[in-house]
Amino acid sequence: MANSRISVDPATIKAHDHAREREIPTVWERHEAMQPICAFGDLGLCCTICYMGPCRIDPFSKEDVGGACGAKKDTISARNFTRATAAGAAAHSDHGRGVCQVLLDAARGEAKDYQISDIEKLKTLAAELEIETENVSYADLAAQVARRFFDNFGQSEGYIDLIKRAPEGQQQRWKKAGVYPRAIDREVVECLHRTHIGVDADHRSLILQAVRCALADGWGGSMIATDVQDVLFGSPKPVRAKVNLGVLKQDQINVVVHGHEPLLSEMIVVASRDKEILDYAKSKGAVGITLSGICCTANEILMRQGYPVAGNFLQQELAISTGAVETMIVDVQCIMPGLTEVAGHFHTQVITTSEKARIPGAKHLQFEEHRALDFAKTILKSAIDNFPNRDAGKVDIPQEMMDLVAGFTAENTFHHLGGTFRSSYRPLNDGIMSGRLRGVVGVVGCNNVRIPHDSGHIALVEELLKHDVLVIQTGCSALACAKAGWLRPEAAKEKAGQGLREICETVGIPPVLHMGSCVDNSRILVACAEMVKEGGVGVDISQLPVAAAAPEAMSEKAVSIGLYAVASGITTFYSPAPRILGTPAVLDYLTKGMEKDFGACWVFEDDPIKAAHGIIEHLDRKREALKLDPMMYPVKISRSA
Ligand code: SF4
Ligand code: MSK
Repeated sequence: MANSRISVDPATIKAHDHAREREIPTVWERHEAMQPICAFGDLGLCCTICYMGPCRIDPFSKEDVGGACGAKKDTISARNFTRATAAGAAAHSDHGRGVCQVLLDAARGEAKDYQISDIEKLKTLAAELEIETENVSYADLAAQVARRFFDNFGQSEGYIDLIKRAPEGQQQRWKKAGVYPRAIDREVVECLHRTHIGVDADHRSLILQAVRCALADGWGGSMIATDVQDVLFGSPKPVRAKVNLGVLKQDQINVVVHGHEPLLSEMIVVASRDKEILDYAKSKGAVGITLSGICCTANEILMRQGYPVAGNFLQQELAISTGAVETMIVDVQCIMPGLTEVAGHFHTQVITTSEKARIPGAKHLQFEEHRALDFAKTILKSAIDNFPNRDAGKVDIPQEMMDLVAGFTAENTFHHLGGTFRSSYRPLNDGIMSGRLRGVVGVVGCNNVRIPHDSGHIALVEELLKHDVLVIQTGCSALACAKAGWLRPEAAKEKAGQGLREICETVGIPPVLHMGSCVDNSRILVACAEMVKEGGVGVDISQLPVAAAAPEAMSEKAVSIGLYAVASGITTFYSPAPRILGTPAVLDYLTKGMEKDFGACWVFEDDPIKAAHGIIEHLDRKREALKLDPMMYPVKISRSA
């Protein structure tokens, strides 16, 4: 496979070459072996829901035939889409439940290594939940907040609490469409019930339930995860760090954390600073310990602790194939089972730590939150013990590494725009109203082996920056642009249009703001709600000059994120499309019908430059509708870009 189909990141190409020379197959080779991809499955026209099937529908058939039960393509595709949304929402929300449990255990003194790090955020949350904050100990307050959030998962009456953060316009649309989310688990279960054979067969009705489930993720499970993590580990603040495979060190013990939850990785951070552990590492001949991350666990310890990131989703196997990783510690989500096969060529141990995620060939050590720090030290000691097993002849670490600034949040991000004395969203809204900024776009999501690694994120964001669009990012997308150097303040001069550059240089921020991990897409929802509250750029989110994009979407979580973004009024450019392209009715509802119900829609565009131009035109239409000032420094869209 040509390197241009592998990645646009030189470190990734070098590491992949190294693996290829050693005849170690990775995701690219396995994907190639899968070709041709099944077109029925890709178009969403394969149904495996009952055991009379699988049934598949010929997209070219002139007759409107159905599967054995009579389910036609619209039903089959909408059911598949709804199930994908439910799986994505379940993953994010179960993560939220896990951190709530630790908050409760910490409050009860049963998880002594954890503490409440952001008391102000705890008090704000408690007040928002109408919990009495006067004369209550912080432990009691934390326990009450945790219990209240637990109720949001399984309550049989009422609605999820944080949905009230959305502007009134969104609330009205959701009520009218009958998608106001009740309880997080309930919406996931109802998706599964409705998509069982012989229940809901109407594509629109199915998709509306998927919307309700996705909203329970974005304004529920994910938002709870973000807020509780801030309470437990501290709200992020801008912090400098490094990214890419070059953060791995030849003379150090390299420990890589991978997955999504910060519960264990935060403890590994603490343990890695412990003198006894560091002395033990030196006793084995290492200079020290380098702790780095992959995927969103990386984002968590990056934005709160400034720890380096080894790479994003498609780099997970390549980190091991450098031959320099003693231990990769994984928790949940986005962990390729192929890791252990790559690890088998080296001395690397892959350790699974969650009872929810075991991988053949990995060593399983069950993480116990009640003795978290001891557990973290045990894992680090086993990594140190593995250091003498490293074969120096197999080590090849690409030297590429980039500086970045991470750690922006809905609370702190735009306050930077106003400086210490004008701590509000006013400067952001003013920047948009005056035409210095065209708008704000969240570029998020995964890597996907069907697309050259990082190429979609890089091309799309670069084009947006030229056109004075402030970009906010999370997940693997943020790491892609970090590797390109655009999360440094200096990138404003190098990449941004004049209006964006002026704002970034005045405030000292990068033109691309890292807002965290996948669950932190909820921070983007809150930021949009704050823009509406500040006034002048629209009375609900669908009127704001904002958009979202996921140019290399891969996971079912990305489907849930895309759906809650659109249902919250944020038009979302997404590639590759979820499995609905074989169904005109479903495609039509997602790309047009949702506009009427929610004020926004999906746009499926595989070319990142065309997607960027589509976004720019979308922002300009929103600006025009609001009668905002013309752009201060207009730059024509270059079709050949
Ligand atoms: Fe076939 Fe219907 Fe069963 Fe699906 S649910 S596999 S379409 S019979
Ligand atoms: S890790 S869900 S590949 S962003 Fe959050 Fe990256 Fe997508 Fe996983």
